[in-house]
Amino acid sequence: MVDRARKPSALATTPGLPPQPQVAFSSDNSSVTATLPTGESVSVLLYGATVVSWKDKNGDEKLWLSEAAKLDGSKPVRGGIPLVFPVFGTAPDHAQTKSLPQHGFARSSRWEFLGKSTSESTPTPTTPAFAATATSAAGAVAAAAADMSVKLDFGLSSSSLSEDARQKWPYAFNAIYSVTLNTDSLTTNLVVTNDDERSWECQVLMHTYLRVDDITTTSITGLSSASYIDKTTSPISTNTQTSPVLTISSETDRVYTPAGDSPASVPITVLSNDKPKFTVLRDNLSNVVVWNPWIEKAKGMADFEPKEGYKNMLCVEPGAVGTWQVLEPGDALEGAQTIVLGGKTE
Ligand code: TA6
Repeated sequence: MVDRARKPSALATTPGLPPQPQVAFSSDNSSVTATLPTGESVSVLLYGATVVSWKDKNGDEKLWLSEAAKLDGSKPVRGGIPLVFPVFGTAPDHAQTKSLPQHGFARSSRWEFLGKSTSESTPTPTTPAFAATATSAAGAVAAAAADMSVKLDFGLSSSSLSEDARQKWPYAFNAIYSVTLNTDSLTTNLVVTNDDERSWECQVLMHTYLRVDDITTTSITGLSSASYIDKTTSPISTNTQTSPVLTISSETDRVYTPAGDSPASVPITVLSNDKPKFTVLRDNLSNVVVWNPWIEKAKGMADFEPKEGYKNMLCVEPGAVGTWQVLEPGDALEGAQTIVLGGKTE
């Protein structure tokens, strides 16, 4: 090769970009998976924008997904994080939503993938983290990679609804659902806007199926003194959570309104053998549904497998379902949950 006389000097070497999160579609384009450089991953089915998997850096699954869950769009997913909008449960006495299927159409509609964004809080040269690890360019790259996060955005609007859903709920709306994966947490954020000339009202909820080691050694804190509706009694009853710790030993289906939930919401912690496993933080979602079908209800659900699976799941579902959220034309409703691994709540 001819050595040119005035070849420019090599650019000063600077630490390369830290390894970037990877985002990939499944081969059939039905789902998208994001993976952090440190190994954590999240998978979202476009059907329902349903999070169907969230794994930590060791590949340990944090969500429960039925082995019989339909992932082909034929019915809402049994497990993961189905989205509930515009109605929680069914509302036969509610004119606007009485014709809708249980939990509304969000979890059974095909959402559009809108894109991804990544962020990192690169440790500055003065921070101990940087100093401790950035003893080399590789160290600086590793330090930055350790702080990475990736956000996946999904969209649904009235124009992308099925004809059937549109006929049953003829209001103009737009919904943006963001799923953000951090090294130690997962955040799901929903924004719905009223694009109609009429006001309409809705309920929203994130129907999270957490994976637990053993429901009989699992407990929940953060609900002390909260009022709750118990849907397992007949008639449905309103009660107050007197014990600071909730344990599950039978079918449990409760809509809690945690006490003292303003301005910040009370963290809900799920413990395994008294060791914090998940902390659920809520933003603008004033209710928490706690559900475990237990033996008989698990047997009664064809897509709930294995039938013993009730021992390894607990639904902790942040939502705004106690009352109807009224959206005037142009109004927006935003709500989010952050599930932190372990007991950290910062
Ligand atoms: O969130 C609890 C609940 O409303 C239960 O009453 C039970 O119906 C559960 O949701 C599952 O509902 P699904 O429509 O997914 O079978």
